[in-house]
Amino acid sequence: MDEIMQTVGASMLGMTVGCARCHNHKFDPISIQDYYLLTAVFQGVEFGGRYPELADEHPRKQRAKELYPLLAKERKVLREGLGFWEEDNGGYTDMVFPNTTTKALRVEFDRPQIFIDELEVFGTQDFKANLALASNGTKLVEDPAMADPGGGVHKVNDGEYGTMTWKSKAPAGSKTKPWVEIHFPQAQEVNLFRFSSNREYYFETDYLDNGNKGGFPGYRVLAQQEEGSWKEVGSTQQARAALSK
Ligand SMILES: [Ca+2]
Repeated sequence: MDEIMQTVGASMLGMTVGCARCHNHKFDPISIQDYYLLTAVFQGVEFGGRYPELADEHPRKQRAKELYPLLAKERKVLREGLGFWEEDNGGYTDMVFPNTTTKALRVEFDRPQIFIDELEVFGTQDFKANLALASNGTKLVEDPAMADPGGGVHKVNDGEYGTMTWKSKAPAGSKTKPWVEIHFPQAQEVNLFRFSSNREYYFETDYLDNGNKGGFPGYRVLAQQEEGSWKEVGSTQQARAALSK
C-alpha cells in the first residue's frame, strides 16, 4: 500500500507523501491523518495478472500452433484408454473424467486446509462454458464447521481469480477434510473439473524461476446419482497411478 501511495504522491501530486506514513510531513502540508485517509481510497486494490498479448506471428504463438494438435492427439489416447486423467496447466489443474450426467458434483480434498480461488466445471454441450458459475443458478454447499468468515465459499464460483479465495479448514482432530458440492439447476452432462488456488500468480514472472509453487492438493471428484448417493468419477490418486504405468 505504501508503494501505491508513493507512486500516487510523486506522479499525481508532484510531492512526497510517504513521510506522512509515520509522522506529519515536515515540509509539505500532509498530516499523518491525510496519509491514512488517502490510503483508504486504495484499500480495495488487488494486484492482478493478465495474459501476454502476442501477435499471431510471435514464435510462442507459432509454437502453440504446433503443440495443440499434438496435445489433442495425446488427450484422445487418454480418453480412449484411461477415461480419466489430471492435467497440470501451471496456473490451474484439470481433472478429466468420462461423460457423466448429474445434477451435482462433490469435491473432497485430502488436506486439512485449502485455499481455492475458483472451481469450474465443463461439459459436452459447450466445452467453453463454465457450468459452475453462480450466474447460472448453481448452488454451493460446504461443511459449516470448516467455513471461514473471511473466505466465503461463494468465492469459488463468482468468476473471479486471484487472491480472494474460498478458505476451508478442518477442526483439529476432524476425520473429514474440506469438501464442497456444486449443485446445478438441472442435470448436466459434464466431463471436466478445473480449479486453482491463485490462478493469477502464474502470470507473474516469479514462475519463470520458481516454477509452480502452489502445489495442488490431492482430491476426489464425485457425481451425485439419481437416488442421491455419490459416486467417484475421478481422483488424483487413481489418475496419478494410472499415468505412471
Ligand atoms: Ca473466485
